[in-house]
Amino acid sequence: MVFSYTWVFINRELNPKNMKTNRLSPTLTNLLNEQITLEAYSAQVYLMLSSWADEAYLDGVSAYLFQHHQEEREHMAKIIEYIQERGGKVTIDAIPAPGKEPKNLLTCFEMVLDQEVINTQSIYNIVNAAMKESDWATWNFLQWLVNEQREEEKLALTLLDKVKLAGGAQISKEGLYEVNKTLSRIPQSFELADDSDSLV
Ligand code: OFO
Repeated sequence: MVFSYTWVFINRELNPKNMKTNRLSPTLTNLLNEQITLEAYSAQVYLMLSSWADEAYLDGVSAYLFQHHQEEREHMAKIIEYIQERGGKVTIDAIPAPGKEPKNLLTCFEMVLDQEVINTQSIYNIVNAAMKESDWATWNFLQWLVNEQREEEKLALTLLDKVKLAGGAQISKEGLYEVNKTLSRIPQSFELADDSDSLV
């Protein structure tokens, strides 16, 4: 019996011992795993800021930041799913503490912008690594995160501008009231704990 080269090649690939099921390089696996922890860290930062805002009677700001913490966790979950889909190994690491509470609403939104910029830079780093390896699947997957970051930086800058216009660190009570009211009008895409019935 004569075996063609194609037949031998296909059968070699179908042999489970020879199949490469991990389609991610060690470099990209590490970078994506680090990004999982960074997204989880971002979520902790938003949670800390949301709790601070609640203590400062800014319920609208608190709800907005709480919602954003959920988005960061959603990003984390999507990266986990992507690594698994590509046959890579997910590593769940410890999340560092989120740092000190802000002094006022201005520093609160400055912390939001800082965190978003750190996250953007980290994502750009993974995009660069994917491009170097010609891993276009990972490159393509990351474009969704690049767009998310652009939107989130824009939002963070808009919030900062609002507070600066209302007086920055010296914002008046009326200014705080207005910013709080504006943020409380942003629709919640995630259910807040208060609105859910844990017994259902
Ligand atoms: Fe995960 O998007 Fe912001 O940081």
